[in-house]
Amino acid sequence: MGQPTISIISVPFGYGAGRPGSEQGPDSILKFGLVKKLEQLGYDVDAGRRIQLPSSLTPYPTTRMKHVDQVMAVCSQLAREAASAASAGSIPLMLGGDHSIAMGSLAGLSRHYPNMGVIWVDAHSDLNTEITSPSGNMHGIPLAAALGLTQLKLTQILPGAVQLKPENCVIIGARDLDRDEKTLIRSRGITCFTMYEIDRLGIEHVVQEALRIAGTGTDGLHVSFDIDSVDPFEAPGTGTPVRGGLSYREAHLAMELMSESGLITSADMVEVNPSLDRNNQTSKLAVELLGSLFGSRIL
Ligand code: B3U
Ligand code: MN
Ligand code: MN
Repeated sequence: MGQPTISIISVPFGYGAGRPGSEQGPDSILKFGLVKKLEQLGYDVDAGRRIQLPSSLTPYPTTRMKHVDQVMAVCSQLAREAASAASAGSIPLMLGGDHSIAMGSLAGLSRHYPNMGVIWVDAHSDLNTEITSPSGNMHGIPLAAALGLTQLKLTQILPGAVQLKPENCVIIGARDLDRDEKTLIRSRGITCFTMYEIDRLGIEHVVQEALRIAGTGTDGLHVSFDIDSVDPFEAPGTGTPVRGGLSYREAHLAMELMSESGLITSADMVEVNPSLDRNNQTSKLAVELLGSLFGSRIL
């Protein structure tokens, strides 16, 4: 059997973030050669799927969270695309967009992989709720939503979607956590390898542990990669940069180890914001990192 197909789903949507620009992420990542890179690695690539914001929206009753209707509409469409790509046997690869789109990815994928594991690579934990969010920005809640901790449920995005189990989720790279997020991580027993653990244990150990925890007893393994996990020195083109992130080499090694595990069944690449970038460095990095995740090797 040859390599599977990778279905790239472009999600040019940035209303979940506090500032505009991440909606340009997918086109920029594609422009810097993602399809060619994946094809060179031997994959069939289907890059024709693109989510659009519908013109008429059902208003969702909420709170102080911003642009909930738009987020829900985009996530519902994305969930259908991701579910259809997964059931066709291909690897769904979602290009954001801000991180709120991961609710669509996870809702869709969970129909195909009802006992899915998730590795959440991010400077943040995205574990706020409608109550605890300090900003009202929807990109701060997707992991909490996927765990069933928000008022917004994955089943409102896609009927039949299945919540994640906290024991199947691992966060890597965290360094900017809100108080209530810290409480949730502790109380729900979510594994969180912050930069402290990465410094002490090394990225190799951390990623192997993450693969063991999220990859054991699960039926699929999704990587949700927020480019702000990488240090802003390497990835300046993102809306909420936080100092002290993954080095270029740590980020690549993480992707290589996940690739070598053979366990990865889908991925998101989110929060690339070309309007904040320097010489397209961040878009190019996203392409390179996805190359490593899908099998590119130095030798
Ligand atoms: N935790 C903060 C900040 C934040 C979360 N995700 C990003 N920023 N990118 C919040 O707004 O929820
Ligand atoms: Mn995020
Ligand atoms: Mn982040």
